[in-house]
Amino acid sequence: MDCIFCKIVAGQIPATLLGETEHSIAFKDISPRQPIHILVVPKTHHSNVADLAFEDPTGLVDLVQLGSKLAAEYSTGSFRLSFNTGIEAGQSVFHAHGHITSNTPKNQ
Ligand code: DGP
Repeated sequence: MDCIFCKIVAGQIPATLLGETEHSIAFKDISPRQPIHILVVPKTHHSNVADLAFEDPTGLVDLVQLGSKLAAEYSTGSFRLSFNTGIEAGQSVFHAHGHITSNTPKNQ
């Protein structure tokens, strides 16, 4: 399968990694839309967050926990966690991922 996030998980293409658990990794979005823009990604391939919820609910909880910890670390604590699901909703990478975005970095 030609999946860019599977390749990042496998270390085959570079990314700025910010955190990792047994089930999930987090890295900086390549095109940040806010001062903080982190992607949280399951290590196993699921097409979107809905599939992840049914196929690996433990993995979804882990992903939300990792994203929340990083949001607390990098932002003042106010953040958005969003999952584009489906092409018409703006999903462009079909490996489940959450966007952690915040416009209030911790050091400001
Ligand atoms: P979405 O549109 O919701 O599927 O979000 C996909 C995000 O992934 C988008 O904000 C850009 C980001 N992205 C795409 N390719 C790469 C990549 O190779 N590296 C990194 N770090 N982010 C990527």
